[in-house]
Amino acid sequence: MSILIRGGTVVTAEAEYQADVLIEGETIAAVGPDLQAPQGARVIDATGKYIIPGGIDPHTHFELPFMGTVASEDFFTGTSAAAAGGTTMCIDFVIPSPQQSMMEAYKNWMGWAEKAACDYSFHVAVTWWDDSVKQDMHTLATEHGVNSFKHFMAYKNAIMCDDETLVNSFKTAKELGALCTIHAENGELVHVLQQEIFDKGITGPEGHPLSRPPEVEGEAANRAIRIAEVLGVPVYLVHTSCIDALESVTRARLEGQRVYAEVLAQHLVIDDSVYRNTDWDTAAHYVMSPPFRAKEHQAALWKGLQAGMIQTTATDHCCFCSPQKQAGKDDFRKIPNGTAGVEDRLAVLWHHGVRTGKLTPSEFVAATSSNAAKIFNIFPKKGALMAGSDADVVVWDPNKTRTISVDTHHQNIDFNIYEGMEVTGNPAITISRGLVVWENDTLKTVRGRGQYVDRPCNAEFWSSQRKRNEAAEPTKVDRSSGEPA
Ligand code: URQ
Ligand code: ZN
Ligand code: ZN
Repeated sequence: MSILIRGGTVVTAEAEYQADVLIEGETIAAVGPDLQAPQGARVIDATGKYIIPGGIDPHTHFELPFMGTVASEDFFTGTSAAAAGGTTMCIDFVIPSPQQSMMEAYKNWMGWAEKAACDYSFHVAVTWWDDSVKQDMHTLATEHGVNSFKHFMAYKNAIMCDDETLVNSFKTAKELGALCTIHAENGELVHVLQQEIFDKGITGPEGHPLSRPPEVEGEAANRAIRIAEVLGVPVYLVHTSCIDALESVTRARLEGQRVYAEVLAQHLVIDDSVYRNTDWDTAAHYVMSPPFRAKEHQAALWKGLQAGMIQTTATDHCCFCSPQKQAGKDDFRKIPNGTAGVEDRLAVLWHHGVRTGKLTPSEFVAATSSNAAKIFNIFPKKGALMAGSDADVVVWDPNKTRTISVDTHHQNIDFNIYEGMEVTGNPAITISRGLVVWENDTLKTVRGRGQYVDRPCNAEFWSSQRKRNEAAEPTKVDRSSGEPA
């Protein structure tokens, strides 16, 4: 099947320009002016619209078993909701239970993801350590296209990494040329603060942000970045939510350290007043980690994104319906942590980013697609509009307005964190590897059509990451002279 998208403005991370896009089968065949439609091709008139690479969400948790329950969004409904919002690839997470074989967990998640409607890949979490974990990291990196390993510094007594595990894993990632991704909250401090707050009689959702203040994220962000600096390994901070963490990222990047940062769309536009909602269920639906922050943090995160200190946007899409959230009815520590958003990320960022002048359309494409593709080493297969790229293409209507609501969204959850928000700038058509999966506000996804995307390691670059002031080779000293031996 051929599709010719004609008359639109192509927007890439590099430029905006009038051009047509020709798709043949699952691949982009050509991008250029006045392309001719092959016999039998479908022609899409994109006059007045943008043509952008399909969004890449580098942070989702479909079907995640967590805190005694399982996230309500599965890989089919989740990748379908993503397509409805213009996202055509999700990077999800394999999260082994402590002592569980990493390979066993990987096989479990690969089985669940077979139902995916759009393409996907996995970061694999290091939740414990012994030689078998080291071996599995090598196997996953060399045989299964895993180039990123996740580390939760939060969630004590569950999936939290201590410093010894961080160091062992970071050193192994360096050998492999893999990227270390980090959930940066000091889990020990969270544990103590949770107990103190609960003992004061604060049991509702308002206790959640009190137990994870910005300092708790700032400490962990700095610690992870410093460990990475000493070991000479690149790091990627997921869901950077506050000034305290952003300052550590900025300092390191200005020192030339290879540090990447991600911000969630919801952390850019929602503040911590949600936890003061008198309706328990509503407030509980905003319980996620890191929590929503006071207003000054949103402004700082936007500036971080605009300045290039933050490179990617994501959603951390991790759905728990109201009955599941009720597990924490009498104890906020038991409220399953997570919020949705995979369907709304692009529209929220266009409306609050591009329409306000914070981001250019090209910067929007970089932040929603191309930068994630480049960082996770799948560009230009993904995140690009080039001949030979996968035909993950969105016809973006900058004038299309909708009101976000649980009543109309396609996410499998009974709440929407953006409820009632009117957003202008939405996908008219979403194409996933050459198949139209969204048009006329109708999903046309096919269960199981999504494919796993291999992400090669970057050994020739990342493993060469130098420690600060590190010579190419450490030199011995002649004890008698004090000179290099
Ligand atoms: O921490 C995460 O990223 C997972 C467990 C989703 N939940 C959350 O609150 N962010
Ligand atoms: Zn996290
Ligand atoms: Zn997450």
